Amino acid sequence: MKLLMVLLAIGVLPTAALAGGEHAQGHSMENMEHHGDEDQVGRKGDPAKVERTVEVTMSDSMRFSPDKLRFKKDETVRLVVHNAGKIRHELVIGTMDELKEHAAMMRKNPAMKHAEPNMISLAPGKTGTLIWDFDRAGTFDFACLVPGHLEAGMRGEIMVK
Ligand SMILES: [Cu+2]
Repeated sequence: MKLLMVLLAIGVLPTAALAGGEHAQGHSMENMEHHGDEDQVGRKGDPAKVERTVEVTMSDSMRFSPDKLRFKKDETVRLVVHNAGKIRHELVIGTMDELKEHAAMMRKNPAMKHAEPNMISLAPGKTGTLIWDFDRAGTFDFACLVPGHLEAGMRGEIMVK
């Protein structure tokens, strides 16, 4: 450990290498107080500022309908999400890298309950809302992170411009 500290101190070893590649980017010291997911794709929206409501249905065929969403930059959107299936589904907004990483975590801990502003998890037959402020332009993703669902193709694309 002492050797490691010395290497760091003299700058031989970049700290990013220790923290583990790509994942380190969203968690650098300067944006530590923000939530990683929110930094890249937008942020939790203010219900009073909703400009558009879009309905998305999730089904046991492992599909979202629609699976392509188009928004204007800085638009606050209310997603009304309905689970039309007989098993639990969820809609999580993120970049595909984040979603895959999150999905891997869910596979290791299938019982893990997760709740974040960028997602909604729904029991069969339920409807819920997710309010999101798309404050950056770009192409993003959404997916169902119930183990196996993303892998089965339960994903969609969000384009913000
Ligand atoms: Cu699902």
